[in-house]
Amino acid sequence: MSAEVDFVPEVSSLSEVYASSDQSVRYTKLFDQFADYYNGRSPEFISRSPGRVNLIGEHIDYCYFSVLPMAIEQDVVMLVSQNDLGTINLVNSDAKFEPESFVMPGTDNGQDVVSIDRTVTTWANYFKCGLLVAHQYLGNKRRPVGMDVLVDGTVPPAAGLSSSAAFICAAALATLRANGVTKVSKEELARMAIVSERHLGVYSGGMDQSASVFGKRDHALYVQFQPKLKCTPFKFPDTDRPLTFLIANSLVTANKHETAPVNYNLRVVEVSIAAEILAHKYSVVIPQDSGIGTGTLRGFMEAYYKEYEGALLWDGEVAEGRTRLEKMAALVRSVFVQTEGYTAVEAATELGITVDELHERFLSKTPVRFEKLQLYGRALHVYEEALRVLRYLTLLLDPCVDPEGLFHELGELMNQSHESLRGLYNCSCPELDEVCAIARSSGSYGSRVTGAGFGGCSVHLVASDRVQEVKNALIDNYYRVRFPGISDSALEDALVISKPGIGSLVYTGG
Ligand code: NG1
Ligand code: MG
Repeated sequence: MSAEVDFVPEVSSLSEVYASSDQSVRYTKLFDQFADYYNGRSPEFISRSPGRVNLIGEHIDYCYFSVLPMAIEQDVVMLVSQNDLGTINLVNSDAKFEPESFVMPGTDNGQDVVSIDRTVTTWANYFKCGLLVAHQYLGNKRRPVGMDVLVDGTVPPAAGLSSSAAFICAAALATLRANGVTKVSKEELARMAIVSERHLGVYSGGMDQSASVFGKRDHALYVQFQPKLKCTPFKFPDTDRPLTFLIANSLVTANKHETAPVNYNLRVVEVSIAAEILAHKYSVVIPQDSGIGTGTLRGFMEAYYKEYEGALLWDGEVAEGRTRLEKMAALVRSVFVQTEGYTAVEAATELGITVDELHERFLSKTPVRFEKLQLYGRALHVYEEALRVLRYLTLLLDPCVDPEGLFHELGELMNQSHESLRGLYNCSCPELDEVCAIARSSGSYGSRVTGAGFGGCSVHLVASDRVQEVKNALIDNYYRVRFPGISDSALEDALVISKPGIGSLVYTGG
């Protein structure tokens, strides 16, 4: 392999993993728990992968537009030791997740080793996702070794900080390592993890897994998915008033797997149908390559520019991207009606196909429920949000001299993103809107829902000298009002400042 390949690191000291918190107490406890569960043994290694917060670029990764997340220090760790029994034993430090154990039914015949039953809600399914893709990566050649695993997670679940991707990346990495793979490139690990959640029926893009794997201390990541997966780390500008990102959990849980048919997956379906209607109107053919096997809004943009401007694929150059995305937003405004949305019959008519064909092409892979498809709002959000990402990046890479002006402009883009997610994408909720409004009026430059939304977390751009003020305002006007009697420790968990942290790694220290 070429020397430039960036491999998932192996480290032997905790200080290389966590910059801003001492985690020795956590790890000592985990080693003790591991010994308690597994007959006094010690783990052979630990795999860990972090959560992420997305700064801007929401609900566009599955359309292959670039996003700007950063890995956080909260993570999922898996203490692992091989066993000779061929069983996967899983225990979780959080007793609410009951121990799970399964024998891998596969033989050495090249077939998948585990099957995932989506109808059963169990945390073991997430492990199976990682196991399955790692096994495929190993060529399905032989049955993976048995593993005794203790899992501990500090990423709040169902909160938009990507606990699921952190879990799956850690599980895939653990399986690879236990089966003798000591060198895996970051790109390969991210790629295998990206498709893995599809086994659970969520047609996600690749932002979370990429951020989790490629995370870099003190850096945010510019993640591009096309022409190929590429993560470019960059630092925030040094200013006298350091910038921080405050993450505030609305404490409304958003279980993506349960609500996917009306929330997440429906959005994926809507933007795919919108892309195909645009392609139909402008008589271009777009590659069938989204998670659900149809065209994407990025695919339409490329096909349109090729057909009408004789242009090559967009290579990520920012000024060119801005021109193209502005054009796309204008096309959306002219093609789609802005009011009530489209029934299945109306959407099929726009595409020149029958309703049966619409079902077959767009609605058979994943169950979704809708009365009207919101094609205008969804497609407009995607192109405008992709544009905001490029504007954000431009500001960060070429900041104006006046930091106050820079903060305001970055914040304004985040506020616009929230407004678009609320009004056009309908994935905010009253609680998240309230959290953002309170934060803005107490010192945040920009506040927005982060992650899939429908509850979960929000992210706020705050100068470090105003953080306490914003936190106090949220505690007094949101948390204590909505959740009277909330404990101090729950408040501490709900409001976090997390520095950008390092991505997936194997820890070999004892
Ligand atoms: P969350 O729900 O925050 O993990 C999801 C998707 C992302 C992306 C965001 C919205 C998964 C694993 N992740 O993130 O790919 O589409 O929503 O920007 O489903
Ligand atoms: Mg998730």
